[in-house]
Amino acid sequence: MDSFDLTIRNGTVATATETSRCDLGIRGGKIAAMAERLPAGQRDIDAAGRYVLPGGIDSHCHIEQLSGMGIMSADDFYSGTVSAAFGGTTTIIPFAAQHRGTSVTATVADYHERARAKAVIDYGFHLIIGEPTEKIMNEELPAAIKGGITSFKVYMTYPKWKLEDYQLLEVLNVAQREGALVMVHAENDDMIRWIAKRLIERGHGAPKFHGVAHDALAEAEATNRIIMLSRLLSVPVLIVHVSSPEATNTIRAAQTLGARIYAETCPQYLVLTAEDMDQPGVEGAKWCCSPPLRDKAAQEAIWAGLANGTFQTYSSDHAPYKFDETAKIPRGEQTTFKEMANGVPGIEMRLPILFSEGVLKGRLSLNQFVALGATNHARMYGLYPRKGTIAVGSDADLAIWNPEIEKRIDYSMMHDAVGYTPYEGHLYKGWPEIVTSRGRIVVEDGQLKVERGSGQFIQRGVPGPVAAATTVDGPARKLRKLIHG
Ligand code: DUC
Ligand code: ZN
Ligand code: ZN
Repeated sequence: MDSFDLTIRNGTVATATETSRCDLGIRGGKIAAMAERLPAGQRDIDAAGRYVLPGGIDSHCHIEQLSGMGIMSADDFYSGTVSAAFGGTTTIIPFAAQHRGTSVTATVADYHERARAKAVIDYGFHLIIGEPTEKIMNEELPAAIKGGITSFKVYMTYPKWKLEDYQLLEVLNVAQREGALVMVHAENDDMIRWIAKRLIERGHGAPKFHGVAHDALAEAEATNRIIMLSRLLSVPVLIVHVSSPEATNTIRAAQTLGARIYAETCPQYLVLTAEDMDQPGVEGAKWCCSPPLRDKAAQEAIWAGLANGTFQTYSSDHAPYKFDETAKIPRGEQTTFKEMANGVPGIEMRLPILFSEGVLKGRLSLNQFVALGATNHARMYGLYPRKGTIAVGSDADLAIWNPEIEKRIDYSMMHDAVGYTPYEGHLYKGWPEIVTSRGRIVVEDGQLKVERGSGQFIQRGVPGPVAAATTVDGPARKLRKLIHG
């Protein structure tokens, strides 16, 4: 037997379903053998006392992307992927954003160009659909899907991206026809605008009022509406960045009925609250994201949703905007919450937060951690079993975690280009020490070990189901027959 390029021995290996003491043999970038004892390879890592886990997959992050407000994110494909890797993530799926008046085909080509020479880990893209014209829906989207971009995000809010219900139905219908998954930003635009206008008129422009304008009922209403549209056509949707108990309960109820509703949440909703936005001056802009941070009761509801399977994926929603006039505070101290870029960074902190607060504090099992941080993303977004698990034949994308290391967060530890972290001063235990991508050691001894541009675009396949209710609604099935013959 040829020797292995790399062996990882004596570690505790966990997947989404199993945990065992197991050695891994890696050859040609793939996991070639798993056994209780393997001989040392050309390079041998002793993982005693460590967890050997699938590298994380972050299926919601904004990298080198223009926002709906036209603001460029601080991270490019180099800093964004380096930061992801240091946090134990080995695959990202950021967005290629189609803005109104531009073609999907040109957008996709552009994002390929941005990523190719910079990414250090593997990546795919989702499309943001800003304008579902007939040409886009019938020609350009199917072509993008054939090119391995098998999911797209739509917005129910933001003036530049908001789609009407009629348009959402069109998008769902195309997704069904072409075999793609629709991700939805669910907030009621009118409710937010109505509250925000009155707040601004009364001089309440400080960051903390962002949370008031984006009321949890606006999230719940849009969540309920997209669920009804999805059920009408019997097309699954994935509701991204869920933040509130109201939306969580709405999703849970639909799943219980048998609707194919998937949902995602993010680290900021687990460990930050609206109080973080309440800082002197405009400082609180660093904690403004949409949907916004809520309260302690909401945190508990989100944790419960992770534990009970309401959420299938846990992503960063890394939206890296600098705290300066380019993004968060365009008018300095005069900036109101309506003018600041929405989003918080978190691509590096995503998994360490879930490990520390979820696994080590007993809220989640190690297997749930793997499912929520890696495996379910791979299944839902057409990457499985190449990515997201540890199995013979899978890519050797791994993160070796030391559960004993404890770190107090200081921005100087981060590898992004944002300039601040909303988790400054927090204490988290359990960190990835070694990260591999296709058998290459990407991070070791706190150092980056690979060249820029060594990550690869991954052409994704058809999105698959994960453990969630999957029965087709009876009435919807009838409707599909009528409208499609
Ligand atoms: N939506 C996102 O998905 N990310 C950042 C901000 C937002 O509104
Ligand atoms: Zn969003
Ligand atoms: Zn986002």
